[in-house]
Amino acid sequence: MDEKKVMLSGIQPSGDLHLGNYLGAIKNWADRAEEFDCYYFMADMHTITVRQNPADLRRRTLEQLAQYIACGLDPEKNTLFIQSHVPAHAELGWVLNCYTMFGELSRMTQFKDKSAKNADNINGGLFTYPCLMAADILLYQPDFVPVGNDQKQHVELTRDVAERFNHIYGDVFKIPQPYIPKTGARIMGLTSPESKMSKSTPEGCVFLMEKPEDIQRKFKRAITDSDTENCVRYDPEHKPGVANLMNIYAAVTGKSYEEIEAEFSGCGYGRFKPAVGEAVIETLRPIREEATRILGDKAYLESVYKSGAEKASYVAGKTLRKVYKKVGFVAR
Ligand code: ATP
Ligand code: LTN
Repeated sequence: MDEKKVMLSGIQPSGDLHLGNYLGAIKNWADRAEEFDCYYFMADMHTITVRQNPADLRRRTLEQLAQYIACGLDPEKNTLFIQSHVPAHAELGWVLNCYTMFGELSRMTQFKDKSAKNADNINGGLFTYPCLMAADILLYQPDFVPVGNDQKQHVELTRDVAERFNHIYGDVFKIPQPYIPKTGARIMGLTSPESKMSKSTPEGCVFLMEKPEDIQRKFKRAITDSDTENCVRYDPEHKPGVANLMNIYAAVTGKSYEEIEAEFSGCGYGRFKPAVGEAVIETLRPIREEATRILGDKAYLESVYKSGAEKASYVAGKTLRKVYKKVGFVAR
């Protein structure tokens, strides 16, 4: 009997993966496979709440899968799949729409943010997105959902909807917990250390597939601090730019802040910034090379997402059948 606890998460293939996604999310998923039964998916259905270019979406979905694998998510040990390949997500999503309140959805900060950014396309999907996300999660009965802080509110809504459903129909869904990493949870932008590294600010964002010379250029231009101290010291309040670079350097080398301060004592930012760039380049090099190799092997990628969808469909189907029965649909 497999008694492992279950972990599940997804990322929208709405942009290229970056160092924030890697250090804040994927890197921490990669070493969980022995301990947990893990499901990770490309949330392609979520991306169309905002208009996408179809060819780009298709390409990015496959690139994201290749990058998941290159980052250490072994498809033999983790179930990797594409959300739209498992119809149960849309099916349970509809049911959960009918158990989620208008008022609850209106309070979601992501909805408010995204409708402000896309004022000409505030569609129904953008509003009911958390119901689909709740379905993504509840289908697999996970114990933990590893996400960044921004997604905590959606996981909490998922718990509320699951509890409401269980209250009416008995124990159908396991109540999942958000799982927020303690370190690397928030990598800040290189050009704006006050906001998180994000693909929407590409100058301050290091992408996983970026060329080494472009990465180095971004680090050399990284904002340090306006103080005249020119000294590598961990002080996030007064020196947020340096603290962010130290956080990145610590995450990729495993060194402590004290070790980093000692290593660069008396060097100034001129030596420190390219050293961080170099360490990031060396961390990303094998990932980029492996992802490129995997992307070239279309047959392999196809075999991964097909067997992933098969395993995911089996597990999701069991939950969906239970739900359909509970609400009173006639069995097929
Ligand atoms: P955007 O770049 O448009 O803000 P995103 O890259 O944050 O979007 P998401 O799909 O929201 O894309 O993020 C995927 C995962 O990566 C989430 O679990 C999120 O918490 C994590 N993540 C994203 N950016 C960072 C960051 N700067 N630092 C740490 N973790 C991050
Ligand atoms: N909403 C998330 C992506 C996402 C997700 C999920 C994360 C969709 N479904 C289920 C965890 C579990 C985002 O925008 N980052």
